[in-house]
Amino acid sequence: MKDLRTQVAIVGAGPAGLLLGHLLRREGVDNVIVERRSREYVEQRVRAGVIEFGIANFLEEVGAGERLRREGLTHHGVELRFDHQTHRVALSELTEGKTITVYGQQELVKDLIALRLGDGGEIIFDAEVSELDELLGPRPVVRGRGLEDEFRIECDFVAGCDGSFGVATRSVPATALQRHERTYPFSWLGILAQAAPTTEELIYARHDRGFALYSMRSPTVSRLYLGVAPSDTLEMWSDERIWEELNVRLTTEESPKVNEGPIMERSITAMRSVVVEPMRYGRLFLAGDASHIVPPTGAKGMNLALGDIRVLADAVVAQLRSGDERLLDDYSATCLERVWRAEEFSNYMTQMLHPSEDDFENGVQRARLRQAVTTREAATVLARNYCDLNSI
Ligand code: RFL
Ligand code: PHB
Repeated sequence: MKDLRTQVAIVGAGPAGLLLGHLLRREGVDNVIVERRSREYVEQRVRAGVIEFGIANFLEEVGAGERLRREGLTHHGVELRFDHQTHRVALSELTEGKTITVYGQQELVKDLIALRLGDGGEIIFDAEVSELDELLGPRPVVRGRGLEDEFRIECDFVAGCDGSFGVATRSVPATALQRHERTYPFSWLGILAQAAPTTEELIYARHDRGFALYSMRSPTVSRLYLGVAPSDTLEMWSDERIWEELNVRLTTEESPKVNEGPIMERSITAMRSVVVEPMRYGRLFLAGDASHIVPPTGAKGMNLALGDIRVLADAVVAQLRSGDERLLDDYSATCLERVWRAEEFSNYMTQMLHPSEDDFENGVQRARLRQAVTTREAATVLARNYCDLNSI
């Protein structure tokens, strides 16, 4: 049995857990990160791609944004396509110069891991946390099993950064948490393809046959998504069918066909909205997907996770430095204000872009889209939420 002591035990080495570890180390707060998967696995896990303006600046300020600035793609607008027409939402013009950065989540994860290991820090990979104890007392305990040994970590605080349905939320008595949830009647089939992007900006398309999204990772790699039925499996989607459907949903009369190439990665993700509140139970603090899920249509999941950590790191440092509990006491309310705004925006984007079986709903969706591209007020709200919701 390995017996460890630290100030903050962090469960999970996703973007949330890794950024928290980095910020605490910068402030001299001792912490241990435990991750159930291997380093290779977390570094290859393909997920989010859009980083908000304020979050990208924050990462740079805290020394974690160097490669993001060098290799990330800066975008000044996005396209909305519906009824066979293309409309551009001029993000920068509508937000006094703000932009988004397209940079793969796994690249940020690699950067944060390299930063920690590069200056002598450690991450315990291949080690699964199975139990959190004494969360209401002064010294919580985290237990689990690594490749060789069981471990026990005694700490001042536990950060539950272990993603959705993880051990952190499961360790809180059901009566102490409220769970708000919505599932949508579609999933996303995502692919990563060795193909030069056909377009410079992201395209969100609503087609009668379903949703499609064109995104990218680099000048040679495209990332594309199709809205599919929740019961669909990868076996039902041959490469040929995927490209054909992307072409139907994304191409308009004026725009070229989608560039095709070998598909390097593919997955199907169900679309859900979840909020668990409060984001605290005694000395356990929940952050990121552990306490909220958004459907990916608004590109908010990772940004929200990093936004939580910005608040949590300051609060933990204040408590450990001077015993000041106020920021910790406010943590949940401060984050939930922003989380619910992101839930609203993600729900708005999702419902507007995925055609329904209900004819009336389809009329409403089209009216919303027309409003978003023809009135400056609606376009401005969309642009502000898309570019920088975490800083509003
Ligand atoms: P993560 O990334 O899930 O990390 C949690 C980590 O905890 C580990 N873990 C444990 N470790 C030890 N013991 C246990 N018992 C453990 N249980 C779990 C896991 O192995 C994992 O390494 O959560 P985090 O850090 O909160 O980060 C959240 C983001 O990953 C997520 O919100 C985004 O990926 C969502 N998302 C998007 N977000 C954006 O901001 N912009 C986007 O463009 C965007 N696109 C997306 C997305 C998510 C997608 N999928 C696949 C769900 C596109 C897709 C398709
Ligand atoms: C991505 O590039 O993976 C991406 C972009 C925008 C989204 C979701 C995912 O809304």
